[in-house]
Amino acid sequence: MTSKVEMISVVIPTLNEAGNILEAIKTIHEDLAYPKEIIVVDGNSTDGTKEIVQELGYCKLIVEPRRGYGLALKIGMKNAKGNIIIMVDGDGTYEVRHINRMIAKMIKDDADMVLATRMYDPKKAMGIMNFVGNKVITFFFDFVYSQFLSDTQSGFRAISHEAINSVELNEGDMAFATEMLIKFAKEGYSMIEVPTTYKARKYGKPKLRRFKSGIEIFSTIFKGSLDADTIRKREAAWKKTRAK
Ligand SMILES: Nc1nc2c(ncn2[C@@H]2O[C@H](COP(=O)(O)OP(=O)(O)OP(=O)(O)O)[C@@H](O)[C@H]2O)c(=O)[nH]1
Ligand SMILES: [Mg+2]
Repeated sequence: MTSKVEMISVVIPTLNEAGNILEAIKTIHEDLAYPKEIIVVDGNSTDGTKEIVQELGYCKLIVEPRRGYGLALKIGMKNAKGNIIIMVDGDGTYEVRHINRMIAKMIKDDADMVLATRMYDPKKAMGIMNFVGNKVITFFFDFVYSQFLSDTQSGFRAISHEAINSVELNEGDMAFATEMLIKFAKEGYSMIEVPTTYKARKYGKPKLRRFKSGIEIFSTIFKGSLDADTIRKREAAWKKTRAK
């Protein structure tokens, strides 16, 4: 439950995002209408990303040379002081101006997590392979954990700090984002979505290795579904739907 904003901690993982990071941070700094801190967790980039962040002077920069998207986010969240955490990529693909609408929705609905969904974006900037992979993963996730999300692979989320502190997250790379949803679903935390727009990456390369991440994400979903409690809840949800 998140009924008020005390402070927002924006956590941004970066790995060689020199051409993208400045615009993202500046927009958040100027546009986010709440008390905030911006934490960049950089994977020891070699293209000047760290220097750009440092020069700005108002961001907290953490350098974590060990690889992993999940690891970077976990470290950033550990250092966050706000009662709400925003996680967002530093690659300029997400519309960071929409943080305001995510927070407003979070407070209005007293939610534990708000995901920015890219599935209603008329521009359809997501690549076809990512789109299909995301749809299949989301279908399985929703089915197994009785949820109604449309974009489980969105890396743009507002999260209750208290809620995320109460779950144990072990995935170090891209499956981290799915593991978080699984643990929230199991705890009965509320997860809702707001629509956002999405842009194709302008600078640098994607760090996502599709095949490796796909396997990791699916095994995370299946691993998480094997405990008796999840099976029982799924059966109950099924029965309820059939009875309608
Ligand atoms: N610190 C750190 N950041 C990382 C690492 N891997 C990825 N990132 C960052 O995490 C964010 C997500 O990675 P992306 O490469 O954009 O993955 P993606 O969103 O699936 O791919 P795109 O479609 O190109 O956006 C980006 O801001 C990356 O710079 C890592 O090992 N360490
Ligand atoms: Mg990205």
